[in-house]
Amino acid sequence: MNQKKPVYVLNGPNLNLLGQREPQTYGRTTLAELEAACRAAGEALGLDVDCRQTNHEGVMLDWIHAARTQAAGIVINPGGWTHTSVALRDALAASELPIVEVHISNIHRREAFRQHSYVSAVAIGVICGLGTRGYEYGLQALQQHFEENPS
Ligand code: CA2
Repeated sequence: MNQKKPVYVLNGPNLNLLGQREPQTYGRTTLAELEAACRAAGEALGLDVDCRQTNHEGVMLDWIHAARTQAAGIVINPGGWTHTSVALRDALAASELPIVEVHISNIHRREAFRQHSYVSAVAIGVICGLGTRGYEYGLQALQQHFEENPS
């Protein structure tokens, strides 16, 4: 059963600063609070949630490679790598997992360079601009995806 594997909630560079800087853009919720909310949401949805954050792209790529066999799906906020990393997109595509891309801010209301994502084309959906709640919506979307696509 697909759902017995955890869903990875992955956060990319600088998201360890959540709640400490730029609250007008990213809110006041810390990464620890966000991860606790994801675990609680996962429990309510019947999903096991494994939360990780890194500032190192190679570490993120290794986690995604492992996810192919060890996870049921991925909710990812790729941070700045969203707009720069073909390698990240390639790793996500190679995972062959359902992926939900999340952004806390509405990247389409911001600078032009944030308005292209290398990740979106390999995601089942994208949530942006809804604050840290977006991660919980991402988990809901994955749970619905598992229901509709039993393995
Ligand atoms: O809105 C998002 O979630 C972003 O993925 C956040 C990235 C940004 O590069 C994307 O364009 C949109 C930046 C993450 C940096 O996070 C910080 C959090 C608090 C304080 C400073 C940075």
